[in-house]
Amino acid sequence: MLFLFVLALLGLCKPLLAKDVVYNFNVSWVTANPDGLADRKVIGINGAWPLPVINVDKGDQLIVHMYNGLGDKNTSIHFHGMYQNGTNDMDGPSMATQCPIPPGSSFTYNFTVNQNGTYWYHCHTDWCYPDGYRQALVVHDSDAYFAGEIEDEFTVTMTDWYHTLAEDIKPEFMSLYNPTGAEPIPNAFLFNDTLDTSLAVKPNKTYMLRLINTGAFVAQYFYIEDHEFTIVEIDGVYTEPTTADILYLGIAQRYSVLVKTKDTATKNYAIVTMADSTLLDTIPSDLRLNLTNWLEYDASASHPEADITVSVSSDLDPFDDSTLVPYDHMPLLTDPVVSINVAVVMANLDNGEGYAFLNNISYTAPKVPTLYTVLSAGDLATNALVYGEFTHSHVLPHNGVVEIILNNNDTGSHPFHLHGHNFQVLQRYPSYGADFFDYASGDPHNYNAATNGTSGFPTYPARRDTLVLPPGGYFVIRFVADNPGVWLFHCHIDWHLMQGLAMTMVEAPDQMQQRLTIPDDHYAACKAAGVKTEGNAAGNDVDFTDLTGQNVQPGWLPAGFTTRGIVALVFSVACAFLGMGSIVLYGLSDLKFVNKDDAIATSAPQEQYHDEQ
Ligand SMILES: *[C@@H]1O[C@H](CO)[C@@H](O)[C@H](O)[C@H]1NC(C)=O
Ligand SMILES: *[C@@H]1O[C@H](CO)[C@@H](O)[C@H](O)[C@H]1NC(C)=O
Ligand SMILES: *[C@@H]1O[C@H](CO)[C@@H](O)[C@H](O)[C@H]1NC(C)=O
Ligand SMILES: *[C@@H]1O[C@H](CO)[C@@H](O)[C@H](O)[C@H]1NC(C)=O
Ligand SMILES: *[C@@H]1O[C@H](CO)[C@@H](O)[C@H](O)[C@H]1NC(C)=O
Ligand SMILES: *[C@@H]1O[C@H](CO)[C@@H](O)[C@H](O)[C@H]1NC(C)=O
Ligand SMILES: *[C@@H]1O[C@H](CO)[C@@H](O)[C@H](O)[C@H]1NC(C)=O
Ligand SMILES: *[C@@H]1O[C@H](CO)[C@@H](O)[C@H](O)[C@H]1NC(C)=O
Ligand SMILES: *[C@@H]1O[C@H](CO)[C@@H](O)[C@H](O)[C@H]1NC(C)=O
Ligand SMILES: *[C@@H]1O[C@H](CO)[C@@H](O)[C@H](O)[C@H]1NC(C)=O
Ligand SMILES: *[C@@H]1O[C@H](CO)[C@@H](O)[C@H](O)[C@H]1NC(C)=O
Ligand SMILES: [Cu+2]
Repeated sequence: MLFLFVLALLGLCKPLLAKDVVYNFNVSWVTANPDGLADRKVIGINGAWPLPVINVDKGDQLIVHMYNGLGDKNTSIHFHGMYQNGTNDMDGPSMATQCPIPPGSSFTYNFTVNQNGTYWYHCHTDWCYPDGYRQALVVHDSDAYFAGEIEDEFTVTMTDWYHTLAEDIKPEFMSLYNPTGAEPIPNAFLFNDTLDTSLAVKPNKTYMLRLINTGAFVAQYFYIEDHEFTIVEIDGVYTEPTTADILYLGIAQRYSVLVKTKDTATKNYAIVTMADSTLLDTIPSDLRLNLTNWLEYDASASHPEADITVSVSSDLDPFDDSTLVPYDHMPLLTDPVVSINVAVVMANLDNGEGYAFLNNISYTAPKVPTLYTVLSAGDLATNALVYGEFTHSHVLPHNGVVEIILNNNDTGSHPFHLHGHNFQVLQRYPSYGADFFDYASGDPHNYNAATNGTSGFPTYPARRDTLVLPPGGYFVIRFVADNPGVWLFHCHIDWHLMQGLAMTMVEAPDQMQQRLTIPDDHYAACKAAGVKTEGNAAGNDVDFTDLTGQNVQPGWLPAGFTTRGIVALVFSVACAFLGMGSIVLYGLSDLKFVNKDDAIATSAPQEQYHDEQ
């Protein structure tokens, strides 16, 4: 009896057991060679890379003291998938919720983790996470419905890998000589930031694998030879246990799966990760697209290479995540008060470079972080105008149901991420499977509320924080604006974010003004970086409606100009310069990028689009 009473007390007191989990991150350059092909400079923490996995329990206070010891680079940390409920200032994206943290500055992230599951953290300033600044963040939950079944768990990241610093790739990618915007081809792929790994298992047990795509560009297929598994979590949302044998992980997506091991320990089985090669414009002959690692039953037995039967990755038929049912059975959100209808467009601006747009806007950072504009704009904070045209801001009413219809007028797929929330997946078209690439060429297929909205949405829609938008297709998502904050909605392919594939949700600005206080060290970072902390997007703190001087995207090309035209122009310019040594070599060597036959975009979107509130 007394024993039961103590147990009950322990149960009641549980929230009090929540603890502070403190990390000190001294961020500096180190050298690493995870693929065995090339040494390169990577961003390390406390002198080491791979970076430390952050482990917390549900309810903990996570405190990360970061010192930027890079010397030559600004930085910040985004804790991907953390709702930051009441702590929007801890979300991390530079110029959205904070200033870039310059070399020599310190900055403390401090927030409560009131959620469960598999997450990751990564740099969110300019384009710094492909240089190694990303790692898993795991929220352990001993109350998870599947916790009792698990013998042990493994956290495994998968990623694309470049031998060149992102800042050195940028001038070649964002270039007149790359008018089609062909993305940089990775030099390698990694499994948990290395190769040839074995996960040691015992027979007759159940293991949990937490899988995270921490890459910058390329989605990955995942399967284990001769093993099925059970999906129990996507992006921090527990799902009804669902059997699958192959997954597709877009950039930033997470899956937890339970694997029941065989009852005899006689051989080892290949764990296969395969890059989605449809995303690559060219496939160098020495690029290894598939990797074999092992579910290791017997360390002394052979570790066989995977026996891969398909000839192209697009022949694989991954599990359709939009069919998963959340374990909590949260019902379909109805009657959205805001419906945002935008299309992904890739096009060139008048500098000849390829940009990415939602409708006609390519995200361009403001002069004052959007959160600080919220806090300094008074009553005008509810007027999207003050955030500037090129942050593509939408002001959302507190607790309203918000719908986003995202059409894809591009021929590539895009993993879209919403900060501060997960969202319900009402519809995605085409779905994973044989039809997925149906609109990878030709005209896109936009959502039509009249014909598509009537065909039943799920009763308990899948929820996650990152969803892959199919080539030429669309998706429809909903969430409740119950988390006051400035939240980016963006493509998680870092090259596309560089091209401006983002927009801003300014959720309940009046609530933010009442509740948020920015810590001194956040303002100190701004001072050190030379960034204003008051004013509209143009830095005007006198007249918030005057956006004169705001940062703008480059100008539109004259009507009728096409990417094909720019390619022709580049060829003729390159020819005109023949004989001029290095300039010509530079231009010609980069022309290999232009063979993007599947994606000849037109110039400025000429048609009417609708961006409704
Ligand atoms: C960070 O690490 C560097 C060397 O990697 C060291 O010189 C520096 O003193 C450290 N700074 C802090 C604040 O720990
Ligand atoms: C850091 O950010 C500030 C403000 O945007 C900028 O002026 C500065 O050049 C950046 N520093 C580096 C090293 O990129
Ligand atoms: C973290 O935030 C909590 C809650 O606001 C506060 O009590 C605590 O002092 C903070 N800790 C640090 C190290 O900033
Ligand atoms: C976390 O898991 C517990 C059960 O372990 C569940 O009751 C709770 O709703 C979950 N929290 C979230 C935010 O999903
Ligand atoms: C993956 O790498 C992290 C960081 O190095 C490590 O903590 C973890 O144990 C590794 N996972 C496996 C399954 O080896
Ligand atoms: C696994 O369990 C089965 C019964 O469930 C048993 O027959 C078998 O011996 C076990 N195998 C091992 C290697 O323990
Ligand atoms: C898997 O990788 C090996 C080694 O690079 C290669 O020979 C093979 O063609 C690849 N298979 C597929 C289906 O990509
Ligand atoms: C996207 O494509 C559809 C169908 O071609 C077109 O009607 C619409 O205007 C396009 N949207 C944008 C923003 O270009
Ligand atoms: C985008 O379209 C809107 C509506 O037609 C227009 O007011 C705005 O000037 C356009 N923005 C750009 C950057 O072309
Ligand atoms: C959406 O409607 C179009 C017809 O306008 C139809 O071809 C398509 O299959 C519908 N998509 C879904 C998912 O119902
Ligand atoms: C944020 O917290 C409030 C309660 O303070 C809650 O109603 C809301 O659902 C939470 N939102 C998220 C996204 O966690
Ligand atoms: Cu993208």
